[in-house]
Amino acid sequence: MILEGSLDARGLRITLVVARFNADITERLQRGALEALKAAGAKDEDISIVQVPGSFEIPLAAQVAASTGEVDAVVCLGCLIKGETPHFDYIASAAAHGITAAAAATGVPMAFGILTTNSQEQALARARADKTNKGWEAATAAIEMATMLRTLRAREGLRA
Ligand code: RBF
Repeated sequence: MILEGSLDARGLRITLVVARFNADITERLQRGALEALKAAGAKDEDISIVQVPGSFEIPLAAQVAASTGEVDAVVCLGCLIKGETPHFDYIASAAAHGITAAAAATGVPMAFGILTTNSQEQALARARADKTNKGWEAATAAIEMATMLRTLRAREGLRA
């Protein structure tokens, strides 16, 4: 038997956690994510946007948002552009591990929409106004996971 989610976001409550660092890019990711959610039938009143200073802050905000029990999925959006600093690797690693841990701790799916690129140009190429936008992709993954988990949990509930 194959169990999978759908791309129907009707009735889903979704929180976007968006880093302000590199805002010119993250605003585009946010726009892409919102368009994907609307196209999939999510209602405005079911979508929340939480802003944080940088990608490093995303995991905690995602975990607290998910802990309310009133969120079906979280979409994490940020942009790290590699510079002369090792911070790039530290922050990217902390964000990835932190989001993984937050999803595991809460049971709420969290989509990873944090760009890690060598240049601004590469970041812009991943934040275009079409379906290749990584915010759009992350929102779509969040919808698929939320709907899949709903089915999986209902099935497990029947077994228990
Ligand atoms: N946050 C990002 O989201 N993207 C970045 O490219 C980024 N670069 C940073 C580089 C340095 C040297 C530092 C100290 C912080 C950077 N941050 C970046 C911010 C970080 O995610 C966080 O907001 C701050 O470190 C405050 O905790």
